[in-house]
Amino acid sequence: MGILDVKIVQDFIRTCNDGWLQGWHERNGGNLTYRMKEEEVKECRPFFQDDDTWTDMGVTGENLSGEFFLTTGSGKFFRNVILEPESSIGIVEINKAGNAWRIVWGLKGGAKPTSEFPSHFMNHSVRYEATNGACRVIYHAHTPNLIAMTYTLPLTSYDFTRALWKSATECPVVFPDGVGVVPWMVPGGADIALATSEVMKKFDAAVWAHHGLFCSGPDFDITFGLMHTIEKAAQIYNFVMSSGQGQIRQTITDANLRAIAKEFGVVLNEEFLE
Ligand code: 2HA
Ligand code: ZN
Repeated sequence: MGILDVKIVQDFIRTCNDGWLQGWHERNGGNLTYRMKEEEVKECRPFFQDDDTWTDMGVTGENLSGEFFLTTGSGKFFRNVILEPESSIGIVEINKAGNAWRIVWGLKGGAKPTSEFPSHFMNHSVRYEATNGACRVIYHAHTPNLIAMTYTLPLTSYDFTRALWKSATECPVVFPDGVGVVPWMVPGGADIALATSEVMKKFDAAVWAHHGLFCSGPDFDITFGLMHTIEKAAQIYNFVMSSGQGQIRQTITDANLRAIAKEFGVVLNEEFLE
């Protein structure tokens, strides 16, 4: 029995590979983090190393003090995670102050956590608050159809949420709160991390203009499913816009949206309804 036999590590690897198979992770694009449960840390602890090098993150999340995260590695390719997990992914521990990490497993050969770790970390912090600790997964992918939409639609939550809700009937049920939008920013640092975490206070998904999507959720199925649903809706939106040359003959109306919400027992964000 090794750490790669632990269920949560296997689920993490599988999720990376699923994203690769979807075509969302060219080269080193995208990143995934998971906040581990106590019993999962216990299962993995026999395989931990004791390295006392702490790296400052430039952001602080006091509510994540002492937590352990599974993370993809900076510059690592999702395509290789299934073949070389020990060097492509790792586990980091957060310090008491909630502002630095150290590697306790994996990321072999001098690798580091994802370049977007500050964004992931701040998103974990605000989603932890927003969901009473239920949120465990933050997933960033380069979803091509959603990226394309950021060139043709105004960069507002209102425009994106309505376009996506109306692109497939299940959408309002899957993301009733809607999606947030972050304008174009330089990736990888504290500024985009703070801007994204502001948006994530209200939404479990945040569009990064001309870049991709951040999704959050309690487990891999729900979070991957959210990414998949939004990207598929974006694909339909683009098919409709290109095949119809911008003309729409009919669509899902606001009354239809309200009827779906009633039938499925979800509360739609009124800000996005007319
Ligand atoms: O290359 O996706 O946002 C990793 C990224 C940066
Ligand atoms: Zn990216």
